[in-house]
Amino acid sequence: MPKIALITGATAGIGEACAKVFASFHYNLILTGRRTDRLQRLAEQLRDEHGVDVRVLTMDVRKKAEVESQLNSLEQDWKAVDVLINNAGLSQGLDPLQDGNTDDWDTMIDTNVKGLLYVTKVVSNWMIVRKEGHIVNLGSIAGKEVYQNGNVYCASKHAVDALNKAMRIDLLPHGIRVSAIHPGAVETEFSEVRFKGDTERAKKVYEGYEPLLAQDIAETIWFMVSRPKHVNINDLVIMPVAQANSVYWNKEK
Ligand code: NDP
Ligand code: 8X3
Repeated sequence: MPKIALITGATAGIGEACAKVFASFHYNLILTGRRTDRLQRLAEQLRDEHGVDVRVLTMDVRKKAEVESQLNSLEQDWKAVDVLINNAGLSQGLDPLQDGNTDDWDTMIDTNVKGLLYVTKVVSNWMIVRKEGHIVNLGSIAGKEVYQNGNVYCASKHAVDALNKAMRIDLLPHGIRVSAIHPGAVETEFSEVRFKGDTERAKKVYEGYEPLLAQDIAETIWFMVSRPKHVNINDLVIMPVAQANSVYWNKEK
């Protein structure tokens, strides 16, 4: 019986790369995100290339009712989720707190914190019934350190760090593994989203050094998930070699 992974935010970047890596290890997949066309294209590709079964759920993780109804619409067999990758997330803006856009704050907190909670509540209860499962939360170096103008994004990822620890405690009696991965700079659509389509500014974030690739993160998540059943990697920080932390970089001038 193939295992099942549910990946939030599978339309781009790290989520899409995870879908490809898990499909290559013959997992059946539940792919979620807001852009249905991208999800369907990816699903088709993975079915063709790896012969895996894929379900697509269009859902905005900020919308509690939509999350619940989409997840609960899955057939019973598909609720036997082995791995949940809580990946959907974003940053909006990079301004001093006093100049911050409060709509951006709402978007980040609603997506990165509340969205992750809504999905986890439903899926963890499926795992509890089966007394097994693995939840992998996408934190960030921004959830370990605070950097200038990162304020609310950093706070939202610090919340993910706290929730990762909280889940591990609360799900302990149920035999569910809970891990977080905290990357530094990964070249994805992240900066384009942060800078609201300003591709020139986004490109600059990754200039003068070799950033991580989405594939690096997906392969590391696969490593975490594929450890023997008695092993849990609680927390993993992964950085480009050229980035020591949120502040110190070794960039070409
Ligand atoms: P991308 O922008 O490439 O991908 C983000 C994904 O999140 C997309 O699939 C997007 O799907 C989904 N998403 C965003 N908002 C929502 C929403 N409201 N509902 C459902 N899905 C949503 O970024 P990354 O792949 O880089 O980011 C993935 C995760 O990794 C995020 O949690 C991010 O914070 C974290 N991270 C990224 C780092 C980086 O440097 N790139 C470093 C550290 C952590 P859609 O728009 O179709 O809904
Ligand atoms: C994304 C990494 O440091 O650009 O989480 O905020 S950072």
